[in-house]
Amino acid sequence: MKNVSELFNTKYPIIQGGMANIATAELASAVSNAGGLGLIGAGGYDANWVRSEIRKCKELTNKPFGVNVMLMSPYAPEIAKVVIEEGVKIVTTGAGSPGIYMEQWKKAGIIVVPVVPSVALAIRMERQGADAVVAEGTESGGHIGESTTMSLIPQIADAIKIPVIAAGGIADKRGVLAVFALGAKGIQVGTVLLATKECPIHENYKQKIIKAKDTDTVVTGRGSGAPVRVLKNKMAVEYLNMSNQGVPLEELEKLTLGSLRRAVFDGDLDRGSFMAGQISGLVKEIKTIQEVLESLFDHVNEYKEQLEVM
Ligand code: TUI
Repeated sequence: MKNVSELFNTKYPIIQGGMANIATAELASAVSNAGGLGLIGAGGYDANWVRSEIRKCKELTNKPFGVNVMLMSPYAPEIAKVVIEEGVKIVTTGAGSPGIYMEQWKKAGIIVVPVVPSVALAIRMERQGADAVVAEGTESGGHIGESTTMSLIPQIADAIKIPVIAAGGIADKRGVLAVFALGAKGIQVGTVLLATKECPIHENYKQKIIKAKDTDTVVTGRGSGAPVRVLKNKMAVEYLNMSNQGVPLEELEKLTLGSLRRAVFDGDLDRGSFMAGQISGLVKEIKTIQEVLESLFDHVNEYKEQLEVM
């Protein structure tokens, strides 16, 4: 079996998370140029936006990069075609099952890596032809499943033969070693990349990550079927209070409409949705992407034999 660096043809066995509204061609190319696998996050954008970002990314890097398709988006079917038309080599998916797209992507020679929150979905994805899975623990920022990284990784690693890439709660080399010990062959990170010089988000977002403590994230939308982990602020607390009081979902959704954009573009500390993982508390300074990748894998090679790291 190919290891994850060989599968992606990258220096490090690491994928950047497909962060909606954040993972532009600018971020993806910076991650790829530093030796990881950068991703353009399609999020809720339309197919034309994705096409244009793919073209930009090809200008900005000659290294491999991919596209993350957010399956709850109404534009997902069109985006599924665009990645083929534009010759994208690697696709990851989130927030759903990519089953209906698998055949066309595999026929086009695309490496498909679904993000999964459970053993059942990991097994289904392997059967349908996935090349690897990202197993994402509930520590992650954004839309999450229920299981923790600690319990999810070994269970998925035992259930499938394709490589498992771990996500959720990893921000330094201790996290990398831990998930490799649990059976992962690669990692995906999001939160630690938010606090980088190159990340194209409002400075307030970066500072909020740097200042966060271990207990500063909360999960909103548990009742809506799409739970989302964010850094605590006025809006998140209001949402949880209203939700506890039985305020209907439509009212709650009005509160959060457009809130991710308010965080990313406006740095609106009170009313933005600052999606971030529980590991925010470990992220203490703004680094370059290259420094982050180097620090994650610094000396990890010394454990190569035990962990078959790279
Ligand atoms: O997708 C993510 N993280 C995301 S997507 C996103 S945009 C958004 N914003 C607000 C509400 C909803 C989406 C922000 N962060 N991570 C991967 C992930 N996939 N986490 C959980 C899942 C998942 C959940 C259920 C994947 C499949 C699934 O069930 C599929 C099935 O049909 O069994």
